[in-house]
Amino acid sequence: MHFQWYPGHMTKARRQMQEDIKVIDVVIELVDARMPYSSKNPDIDDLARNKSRIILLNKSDMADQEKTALWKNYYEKKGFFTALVNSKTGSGVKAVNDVIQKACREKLERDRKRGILNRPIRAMIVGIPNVGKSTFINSFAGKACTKTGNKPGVTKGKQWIKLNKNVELLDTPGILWPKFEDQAVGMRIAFIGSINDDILNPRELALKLIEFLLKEYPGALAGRYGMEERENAPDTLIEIAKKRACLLKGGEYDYDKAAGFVLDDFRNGRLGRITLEIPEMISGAETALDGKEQNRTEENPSEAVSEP
Ligand SMILES: Nc1nc2c(ncn2[C@@H]2O[C@H](COP(=O)(O)OP(=O)(O)O)[C@@H](O)[C@H]2O)c(=O)[nH]1
Ligand SMILES: [Mg+2]
Repeated sequence: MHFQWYPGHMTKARRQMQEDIKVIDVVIELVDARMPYSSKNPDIDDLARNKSRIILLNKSDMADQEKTALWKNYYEKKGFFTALVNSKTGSGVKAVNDVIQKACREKLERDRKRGILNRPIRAMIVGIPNVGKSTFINSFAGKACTKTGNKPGVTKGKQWIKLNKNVELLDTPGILWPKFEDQAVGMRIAFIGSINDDILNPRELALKLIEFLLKEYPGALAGRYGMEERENAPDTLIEIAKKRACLLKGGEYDYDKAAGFVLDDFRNGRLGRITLEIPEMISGAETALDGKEQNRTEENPSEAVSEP
C-alpha cells in the first residue's frame, strides 16, 4: 500500500509555529498513546530547541497499559517530562499543571535570580491532527479560565488562556504533520484514522490491522465479533463478514463493509486496549533531546511533496 499525503499547507503551519514558539516557555506535545512514536513529529525537536518539553500520552484509555508504561519511561529517559491523560474524560489532565511547574523549574529559578518575579509560564499545545489537542485544551482550561486577549509585544492576534496565576496557554494549538519516511508509520496513522480514508483502500487497511491483531492481540477480534479467529487475515475478515451479516445484493459477502466495522471498532476502542508499537521497534530512530541524534537524513516532507 502506498501512502500519498499532501502536506503542502504544512509549510505555512510550520512557519507560523516557528513564530509562535519564540514566546513560549514550554511546548506540550500530545501523542497518541496507541502509537507514541508514529504520532510524534520529529521536526518539533528542532522547532522547540531550548524549550522545556512535555509529552502527554493522550487517549491512554484506549492504549495497552503495560506498553504505555514502557513509552512513558522511554520518553522520560530522553529528557521529556511526561504524563498520561484521557482528555475526553479529563482523567490525568489536572496533574499536567504540576508537570508544567516541574518542566519549567530551571526557568523559574533563572527568572528569580534575575529578579523577574511572577511572570507566568507560557505554554503551547502541539500535535498531529486528531490526536486530541482541542479536547485537551477544553478539558485543561475548563470553564473557569478566562481568555486574556491580545497582548502587546506578544504574537499578534493570539489569544491566551490564563490557566492560573502561574500558567498561560496559547489557545490555538500548533498542528504538526505526521512523519512520512516509513510506510509502517503511515499505516499506523491510517489505522487510528488520522489520514483521510478517501485516499486509502479500507479493505487493505483492515486486513493489515487484522494481521497485526491476530499476532499481537489474539482474542481481541473473537471477543468483539463472537467468531473464531483464523490463521490469516483474509479468512478472519470472511468470518467477521459472516457474523455481521455483511451481504451484497447478489448474496456475496461485503468485505468492505466488514472492513469498515473493524476499523471503526478499533478507532473507538471497542476491540479493547491496543497499542500498535513498542519502543524496541524503533530504538535508534527517535531523536534525543540532548541534540546528539539530530542528524536526520530524510527530507522535509512538506518540501518534498507538492500540492495535488
Ligand atoms: N477515547 C479518547 N478519545 C479522545 C481523547 N482525546 C480526544 N479524543 C477524541 O479524539 C477525536 C479528535 O480529538 P480533537 O480534540 O478534535 O483532536 P485535534 O485534531 O488534535 O484537535 C475526538 O473524537 C475526541 O473526542 C482521549 O483521551 N480518549
Ligand atoms: Mg482540533
